[in-house]
Amino acid sequence: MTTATATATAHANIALVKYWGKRDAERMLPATSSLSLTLDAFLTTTTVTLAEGGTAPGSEHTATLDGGALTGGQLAKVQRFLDLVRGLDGVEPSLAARPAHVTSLNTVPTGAGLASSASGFAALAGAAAAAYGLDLAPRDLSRLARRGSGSASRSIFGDFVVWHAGDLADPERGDLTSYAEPVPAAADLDVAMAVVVLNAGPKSIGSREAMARTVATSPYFPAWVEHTEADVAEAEAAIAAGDLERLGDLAEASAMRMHATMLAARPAVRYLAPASLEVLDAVAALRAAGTGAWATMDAGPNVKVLCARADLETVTAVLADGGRRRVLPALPGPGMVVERQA
Ligand code: 2P0
Repeated sequence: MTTATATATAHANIALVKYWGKRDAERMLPATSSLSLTLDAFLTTTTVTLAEGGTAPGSEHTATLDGGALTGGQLAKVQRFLDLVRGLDGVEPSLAARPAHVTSLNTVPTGAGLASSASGFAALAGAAAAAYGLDLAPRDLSRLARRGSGSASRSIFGDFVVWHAGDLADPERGDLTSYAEPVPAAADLDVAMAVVVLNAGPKSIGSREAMARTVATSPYFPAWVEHTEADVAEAEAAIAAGDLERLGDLAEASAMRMHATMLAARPAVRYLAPASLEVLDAVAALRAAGTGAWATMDAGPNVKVLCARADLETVTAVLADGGRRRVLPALPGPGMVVERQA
């Protein structure tokens, strides 16, 4: 039997116009489009090897993350995804019969709380598709990664990326048309991001459940959906024009609106910690003093600060506040790379 092994490397991304809420949880279709920046600093490398003798009864997919075996819900999520891949059109029955072994390594600074399902499911999609013998175009890899985790659809590509909500009327067409692709940027748009790592204990609620609660109970959610398409279009225009100030202003507004939407859920979803608010104040103070810096936050207390590459050192130093905070500088990162082993 032939070995079927492939390795993929994908980088994390941070949304500048946020994804928050699904319209179809089964197909992983988002309520809105979103737009992100892929970062060089945080990445996942994943190898998928198909087992020999896969038709043996009881043989199933296994996975390790950073050397430890995955179990429970995490393993089940990976197994479901691998079953989706081997069930795709074009996978030869002899390969589809073989379960996969997944080895995944996250290169994230220890304890940073930034391990990302975006880079994780992007790398898994790339490695699994290649191991099962598929040769998918980037757009189809993005659609596949989306099924693992919405934000993973964006980590297939480098730099600025837009993930289209896709056809809203018909779920089948939605599945075909909800993918990510690169956003053309002005040559002189030279951005960077300072990631402020705050320790605020374990997450109170995972983003998947938090999104579902927001969609179901927040009276602000329809307004969030209504405004976000326009925000994506404006972000694309700002990126094309090389207008960092407009992009930063929009990114901070999108993040604050997303958190406002979830704060209005019942019970409220609150990721903003006291330490996060302090950083938001420090970012506002940087701006008031003439340095372009704009904050964004995701499903946790950490604050990511968009700035010009030329200001990254200053922004990092000011936010670190004499070593009181941990700040990781990051630059735009590349798209996914897949290597198939013979
Ligand atoms: C984003 N986040 O656009 C938003 C902003 C967090 C806040 O995508 O349920 O892990 O797997 O699709 O992608 C995090 O949620 O959620 C996320 P699923 P995902 O980056």
